[in-house]
Amino acid sequence: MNETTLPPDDFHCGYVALIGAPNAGKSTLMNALLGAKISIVTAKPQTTRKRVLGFYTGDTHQIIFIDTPGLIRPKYILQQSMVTAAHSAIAEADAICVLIDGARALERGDLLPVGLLDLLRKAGSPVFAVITKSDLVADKKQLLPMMARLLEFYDFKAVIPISAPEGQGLDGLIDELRAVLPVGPQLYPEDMLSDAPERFFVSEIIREKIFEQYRQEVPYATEVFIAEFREEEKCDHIAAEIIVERESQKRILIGSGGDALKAIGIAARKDIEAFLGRKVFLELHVRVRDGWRDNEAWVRRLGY
Ligand SMILES: Nc1nc2c(ncn2[C@@H]2O[C@H](COP(=O)(O)OP(=O)(O)OP(=O)(O)O)[C@@H](O)[C@H]2O)c(=O)[nH]1
Ligand SMILES: [Mg+2]
Repeated sequence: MNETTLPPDDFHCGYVALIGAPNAGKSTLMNALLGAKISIVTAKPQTTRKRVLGFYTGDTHQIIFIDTPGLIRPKYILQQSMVTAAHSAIAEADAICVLIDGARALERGDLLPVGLLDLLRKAGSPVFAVITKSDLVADKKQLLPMMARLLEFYDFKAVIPISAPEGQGLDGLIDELRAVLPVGPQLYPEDMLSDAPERFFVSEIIREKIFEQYRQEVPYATEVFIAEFREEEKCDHIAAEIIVERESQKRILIGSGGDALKAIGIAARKDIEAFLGRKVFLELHVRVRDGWRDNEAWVRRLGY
């Protein structure tokens, strides 16, 4: 659409925040809706650390999804910034999807993160409850009491069960969202899926591999910083710094004889090449920045 064209009265465009506990399936849902891997996904909670925009463009609507970090009680400065990212998305969005892991809720009985309802009331925008991972619930009837309970807690516009791998409920969710978004012109070209720079996706892919490969402590103490990104004729040259908090974590990351780091490099390069559609030479360096997660200056320097 060029700038002189007035938007048709029935074109809807707006921001939709995807909110929920860590591991609820926010990034997976955004990727499934867009049909592209924009946001990294792992089995570990607290994978997403920054808000990531994803653009869904239809004939009559453009939905700008905001994938957010999971809602937690922050224990260090990095986590504070993660929670702030989620809270500001709630405050700014035109509509909100609260994601609830249906399988987990049935098992443990916990439905909504503490304090979320107050934030939703304050924001005042339409809110949908999205029950994720319905494919993991064998008897779908079990979801009915959960849906009823959710409606007792909050005046959700609708409660929608979905399954990302099965694609179930996704079209219905898009229709519901379109209906509540304001009328307005398309903000981004239809072939654009996100506004984040390539550097961001590259660092996220490396972080995803670290989350997948290491246990407990290392992923949470790690950040990835792209020190150099040079496009060359045959092959892009990317140098990434993997930042950890302690020497012991550096040793684990590198592994005996460098094997572990080499495996990260191979897995990351494969995905980076697929994402960029170009050949890549990837260089990884591990650096220790003492306690960076709880150091305001470092957390800011790393873009939070
Ligand atoms: N079976 C099934 N698994 C799902 C579904 N959605 C997400 N998952 C899995 O749940 C895990 C967490 O998914 P994510 O999309 O990373 O969750 P998230 O809410 O973005 O998590 P954080 O970024 O850590 O807050 C991954 O292992 C996903 O594959 C679903 O609909 N069905
Ligand atoms: Mg995520």
